[in-house]
Amino acid sequence: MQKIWRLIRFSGVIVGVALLAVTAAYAANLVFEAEHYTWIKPCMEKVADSKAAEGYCVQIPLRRPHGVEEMAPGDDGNVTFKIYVPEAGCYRLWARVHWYDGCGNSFFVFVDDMDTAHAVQLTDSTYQKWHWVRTRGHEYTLTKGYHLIRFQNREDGAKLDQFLLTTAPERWKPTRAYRETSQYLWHAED
Ligand SMILES: [Ca+2]
Repeated sequence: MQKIWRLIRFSGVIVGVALLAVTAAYAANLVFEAEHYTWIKPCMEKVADSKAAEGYCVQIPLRRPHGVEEMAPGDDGNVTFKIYVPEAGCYRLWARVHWYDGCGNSFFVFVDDMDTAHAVQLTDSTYQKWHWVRTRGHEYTLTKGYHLIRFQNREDGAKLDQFLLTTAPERWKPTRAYRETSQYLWHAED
């Protein structure tokens, strides 16, 4: 009988620790739908997409002819998000994107008052499917409070569905679309 109680107690501790770990990782994930931007500037535009979370995304529309080599962006079209970070920390940024091809596979990412010279390229080489990509090699030390995140035109044919900020361990990778944490989006009445 004593053995059984010991086993039950031990199992309880394991479950408790696992729950704490999951809660801690989840609590630090701030998830936003791209189409719920605070401000938008053309040529960035909101469009319907049946495979995007909540049925919408934003995109830099394809130029015709689409570049067969790297071309300078036609404008500084962008979406900017004013978000509330509830806990100071070192965050990694992941974005759920859809790239057209090797000449349509990036955005510039700006955080707060970062100037153009310091903008980070969000890019990888997975084309024609929704997937997650991170600003590799970049972490953002954010204070508790409001911050600005901007995704800006770098190439045509780039789409953004969601993005998230996380303090989860480096090995953690997003695997699907997530429920938006809309309580951390700035609203005009705030
Ligand atoms: Ca979306």
